[in-house]
Amino acid sequence: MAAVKAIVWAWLGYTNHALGWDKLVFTPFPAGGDDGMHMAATAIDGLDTLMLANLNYSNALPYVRDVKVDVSRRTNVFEATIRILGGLLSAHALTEDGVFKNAAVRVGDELVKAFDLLPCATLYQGQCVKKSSVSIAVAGSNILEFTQLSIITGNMTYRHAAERAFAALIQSAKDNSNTLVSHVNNQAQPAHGKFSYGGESDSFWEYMLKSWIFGGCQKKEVRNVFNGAILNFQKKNILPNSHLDCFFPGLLALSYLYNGPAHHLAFALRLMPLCLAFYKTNTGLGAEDNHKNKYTKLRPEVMESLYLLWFVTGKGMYREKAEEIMKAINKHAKRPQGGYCGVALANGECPKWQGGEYQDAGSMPSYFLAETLKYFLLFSTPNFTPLTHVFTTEAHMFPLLKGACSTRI
Ligand code: DMJ
Repeated sequence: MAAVKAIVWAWLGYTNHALGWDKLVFTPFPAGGDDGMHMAATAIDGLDTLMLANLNYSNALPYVRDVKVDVSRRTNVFEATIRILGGLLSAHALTEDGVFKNAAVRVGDELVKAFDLLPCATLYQGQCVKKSSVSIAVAGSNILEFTQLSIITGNMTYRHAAERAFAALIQSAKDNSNTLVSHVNNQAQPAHGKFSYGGESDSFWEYMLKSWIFGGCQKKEVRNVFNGAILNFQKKNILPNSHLDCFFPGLLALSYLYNGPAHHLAFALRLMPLCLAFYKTNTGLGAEDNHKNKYTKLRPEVMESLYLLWFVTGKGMYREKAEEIMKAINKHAKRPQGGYCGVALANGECPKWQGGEYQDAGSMPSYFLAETLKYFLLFSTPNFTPLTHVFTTEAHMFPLLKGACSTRI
């Protein structure tokens, strides 16, 4: 099967040439690269994808046993939460193996130090690096992971910290007519930025819907703020500007699945072709934006939305489009040494990796295995769906309580 084959190839490239690094980089080759995490990110972020594909993940276990927040380095709280903590918790949910739980507790115990009402963006020596504002994506993308950590440990500290932060953000969104801007001060009051579902805001809106679902669809206020924000995005006709924005049609489809209004699905169907337009390139690979950036970063958002639209509407064309994208990835981004590279859109050339945080061209980012390939695999794993699990912003999976929410399917 194409998805499993791609996962095997990605894992082989990483384990043969970059095991223990955050990700595989290609030039110079063979080499591993750090995204500034120093946490073997690909090994941990990719664990649950390997598990879903029934593949051997034993190579990753020494890194799971060792993983920790290194207090002598600056830690990006958002990335460590969504990639590392989320990855460990999802692996634990799938296996119930204590090795993942112990590691999640170790990492969670450091990350929880980021909270003082809202969490800060960067931890250093166990303390926040002080800043006057924080993005709502950073501040509001932890409630799923911290709640799950509390569920499996019985220690409510994590959940309470995240719930308190999230409640402050929800209140602020409400006070601002459901049009909260991208950055808030440490009391969750608007600081600067635009009202958008793009980078720096994105997963806050995502976690609003998903935390409502994860909590058994109980908190009416959270659902109302989410619905209100969607109406505002529609009224202002806010359209996707970059690949990052393209998780949004999928989120709207998920909302519709969980009994959201029909216009959420209609909006999703209107936005999806605009996202597919990012793939109208020489190679059929996804552009970051309107081709200002010459490289694909192998991002997941379009694959994610195609999967969700396929699941919700049952229309084969979304699956066909996903297969087409995967074919282009295999044709142009697959490397003979193993793994996949963020290549030039024009001709599939794998550039020299520039190094540093978020420099994904010339490398295989950890989210490629954790998300892009997982969403492609999900087309053929009927036991793992948005009805059985909540998928975090990094596509990590926590089981839902059966029958707690009503849905359209
Ligand atoms: C992923 O790491 C997550 O989905 C995050 O929320 C934003 N986007 C990247 C990959 O594009």
